[in-house]
Order: sequence, then structure tokens, then C-alpha cells
Amino acid sequence: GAASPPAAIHLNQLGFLPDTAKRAIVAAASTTPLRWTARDARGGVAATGHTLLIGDDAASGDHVHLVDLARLTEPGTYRLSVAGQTSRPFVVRADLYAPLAAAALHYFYHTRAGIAIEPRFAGDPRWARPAGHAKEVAPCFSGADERGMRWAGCDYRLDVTGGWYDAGDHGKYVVNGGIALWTLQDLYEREARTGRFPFADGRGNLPESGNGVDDLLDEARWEMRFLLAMQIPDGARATVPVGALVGGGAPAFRTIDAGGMAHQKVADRRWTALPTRPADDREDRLLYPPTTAATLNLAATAAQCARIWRTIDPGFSATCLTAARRAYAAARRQPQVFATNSFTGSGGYGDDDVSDEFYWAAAELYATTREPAFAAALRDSPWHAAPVRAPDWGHVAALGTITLATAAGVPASAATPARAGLIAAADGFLAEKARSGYRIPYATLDYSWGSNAVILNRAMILGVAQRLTGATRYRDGMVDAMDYVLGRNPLDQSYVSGFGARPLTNPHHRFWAHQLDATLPGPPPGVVSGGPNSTAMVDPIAAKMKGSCAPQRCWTDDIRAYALNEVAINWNAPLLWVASALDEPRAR
Ligand code: 9MR
Repeated sequence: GAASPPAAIHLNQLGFLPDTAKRAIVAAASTTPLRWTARDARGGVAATGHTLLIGDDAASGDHVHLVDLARLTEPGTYRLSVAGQTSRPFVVRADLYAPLAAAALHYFYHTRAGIAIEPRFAGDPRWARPAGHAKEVAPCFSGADERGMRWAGCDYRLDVTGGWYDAGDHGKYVVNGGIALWTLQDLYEREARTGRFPFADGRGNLPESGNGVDDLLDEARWEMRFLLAMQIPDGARATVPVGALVGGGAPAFRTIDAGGMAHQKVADRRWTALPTRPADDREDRLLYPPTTAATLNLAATAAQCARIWRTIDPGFSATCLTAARRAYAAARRQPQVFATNSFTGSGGYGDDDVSDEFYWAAAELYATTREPAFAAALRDSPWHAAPVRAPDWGHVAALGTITLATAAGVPASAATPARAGLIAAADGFLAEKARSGYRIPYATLDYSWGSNAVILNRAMILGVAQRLTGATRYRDGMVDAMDYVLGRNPLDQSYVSGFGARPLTNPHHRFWAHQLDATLPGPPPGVVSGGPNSTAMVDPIAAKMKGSCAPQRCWTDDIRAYALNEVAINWNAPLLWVASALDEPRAR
């Protein structure tokens, strides 16, 4: 944002909760501790102290000091003065994260396909739009791909109307839809365990509000129905690539029994222009070949769906369980069908190691059914005893481990090691925090595509550890992650639209494209940018910055910077999860 210049005092632009850590980072050349003063709204001194010198930080390129504001436990408005600068006012208040959680959930409504976004639900009429891809009965891709390989298509069409657009593009992906959907469903399970339902029916301002179902579940079901629709009818055959073609390879395909598998995605034949309103997309919409990974994403989320909906909507629960079993069986029959990235109108989400997807699906099916066959599959998996790493769309073992650790009724033989693994991972993230200049639970010089979500998914694991142990340090670690995303970073940037003094304004998005077309809106509130990307600076804006930015500075608020500044369902999902977890009363 151009509104105010970046300051050298970096803190969460939303403010702080009364009962958590409160940290500011100051970029200053001084090599001795600096005196700081926090003043309340009337100018009275609320706290003073000296900074802790951290020193040179390669991730930011800054020389940094830490200010510990923990003593500001009284709700109110404050300013921090240090090194001749005074910060913007910031608040301390208990309900800090409720509006962010609500907005982060509402993003999923805004990204719905197949339904008009109505003024009364949109928050503001600017974000209303006609339904995109209103009736999507799609054939399989046929014709030549990028490498000239000719695809045969299939002899069926699927009605795959609905679901969520992935991101700034109009693709709807099963791989990636899966992790995003899991995160919403997991948040619901977390809430159900405590009986605190912040998105109870009516609170989410959705078309489904008033149907007696929690609005978080209504939103999740919108995507679940889409994933169910992507499952191939029994007996159908499909052409799939031979071998792992993620990075190229010999063009060849084979025809397989694909019944029960899920297509990887439904998407455009060619990328649409920026901007394009969803309803104005005139490209061919096609089903891309089924993959084992997509099939296991369906199996895992449908198994999770089956246990969540068991008493709320038994019919839907049964539909989910049948689909989950069919998908799992199909994946076992076709365990090595991988995505090819050789199509031109959508992202690849290619992954040629699906051992973690098998583990995730087995974990969800086990938690739902407790059948010994799934326990055996878990024991045989390499992920059973492997260290837990934070999840992303291509690394989903942690999702299964969280379910084993937290779902009701999972036997101790599975739950106990899962809990230990998650707590060990959380401890590792806290150890990284102590090594990171900006004190975030991520110490790296390799900022990847969607790095904000890497940090938020680490925060989610910290939130699981907090619940399992009750230890304050894990909640404080979540706060540190959120502080970074909301402004405690070298760019003094809130990466979330509508929140903070310098919020995200120009995401890579085909509809929220006011930067290119004044008749289009900017982003609605509560949408997180992918964030700094120092490892794949492939868009034209990033390409110009390459080599001249410290990792945490490889970002700019520009719609054309798709590798830096896109938004995506798998990134907003942990924003929602973490914001909602931080909104919980402390003692649980
Ligand atoms: O999040 C994805 C990232 O991990 C990959 O490196 C990148 C390139 O393949 O793609 C990202 O996902 C994009 C997807 O392919 C298409 N829709 C937008 C997604 C976010 O940029």
C-alpha cells in the first residue's frame, strides 16, 4: 500500500491479545540495547525497558532488536517509541481475532464457482457477481498437450458444477482442494470438541444460513460436493500418463480401469486473460486425467466428512463414506498414476510420491471406521514413524497425524505416537523461532511459493500442540506467526486484505483486479497473499527483483506478481484455522 511509508518499528498491525506474547521488532543499526517506552492513549507511560539486541538477520537483511511488550496486559491503545521513532497506535484487546476469522472464512464464499455471489452475502455490492461456470458438465481433455502428446479423452462427462476456484485463476483442483477442505473440516472438529461454535448457523452470512447447519460446515460441504462429483463412475476407463511425468519425460499414456478414481482438476484449456470475470470465461472447460493423489485427497476428506456429518446429516455422511471407500480401493488398484504438468491452462499440482497421501487417507478412514485394515496400512506406511513436517498440498502426512492425535475415539496405540510426533514438530518450530531474526517459527533463507501459508501451517501445528499440552509457549508461537503475517516483517506489510494499516491491496486475481480495471473491485477483507518467494521468482515482476532482495523482502503488492502475490484456498484455510484458534478463550 502507498498510504504510509514503511516504519522501522514492526509489529502486528492488528494489535495483541491481552494474555499472549507481545513482541515488536525494531530495525536499527545500534549494536547496544536501546531504551523504549510504551505510552497509553492519554500519553501516560505504560511500560519501559531496553531492547534485546538480536543482530544481523540474513532472512530480512535487517539489523534487528526485539521489544518485549508482555507487560501491556490492560486492554487499550498504545504507541511504542524507540530509536527516535514512534510506532502507529496499536491495540490490546480480547476479541482481536474474531473479525479476521470471520472474514477469512467468508473468502471461501467469495471464491465459490457455480453460484451467483449476491450483494446481501457479499459484504459489499462491489463483490457481487453473476455465477461463474454456472453449469459445468465437463468432458475429458482431448487433443494435443504442450509436448504434442495427443490425448484420447473419455466417453463420459461429469457434472462438476460448484466447488471453489483455487486462487486467482478459475481452475478447480482436487489436489489442493483436499488440503483446504480438510483444514476447514478439522477446524470444525476442533470446535466440536470444545462446544464453542463461532460460525454457528447464521453467523457466516451464507446462502445456507438458516438451514440449521453450522456455517463452517455449510462452506466445507460446498467443496466436498465438488470433490465427490470429480469421482469417476465404476467401470469407466481413462487415459493417464505412463510413469512420473511431473518434470517432463517420454510422452506416452495408457488406458486404465479408472472407476472410483478422481480427476486431478477441471480447468481451462488455456489460461484466461487477467482480468476475466468468472462468468465471462469462454475457454473450454475440461476434466484432466485422474491421478492417485487426487483420488486419495478425495478418500481422506470424504472419510473425514463421514464422521463429521454422521449425526448432522446421516445421508450425506453415508454418501461420503461410500465415496471414501471407493476412492481408497481405486487408489490401491492404481497406486502410481501421477499428474503431468504438460497442460497449458492451469496449475500442475504434480506429485510423484503419494506415500503420504496413502497414509493420510488411511488415517482418516481409520479414525472414522476403526477397521483393522486401515490400522495395518498405517503401521506399514513409512510415515508412521517419520518426523512430522508442516503440511502443504504435496506433503499431507501431518494432516493424517493431526487426525490420529485429536479425533474422538482413536485408540491410544495410534493417538499417542501421533501426539508425540506433533509436539516434537512444534518444539522444532519454536527452536527455529529462537534462531530467526524476526522471531517467527520458521528459520530459513529459502522462501517458497506461498511462504505465508508455510508459516501459518506451522502455526496450526503449534495450535494442535497447545491443545494437547496446554502449554503457553505454543500459543505464543502461533501469535509470533500471526504477528509476522499481519505486519511484523521487514516490509511492514500486513499480507491480509482489509486488516492492518498497510494491508494487501493488489493480489493476483482475475476478478479482484482493480489495479488493472477500475470497474472491478479490490479484494474483500480477510484474504492472505502467498507472500515472499525467493526460490521461484518466475513472474515478470519477481524476475526483476531476483538477486536483489533478502528472502523476506522478495515480495511486492502487484497483481502481475503471480508467484509472490496470488491468493489461494490452501493459504486462506490455515489463516482461518489459526485466527479462529487464537480467538478461543485461553484455558481449554
Ligand atoms: O501453490 C503452488 C506452488 O506450491 C507451486 O510451486 C506453484 C507452481 O506450480 O503453483 C502453486 O499453485 C498455483 C496453482 O498451480 C494454480 N492456481 C494458483 C496456485 C497458487 O499460485
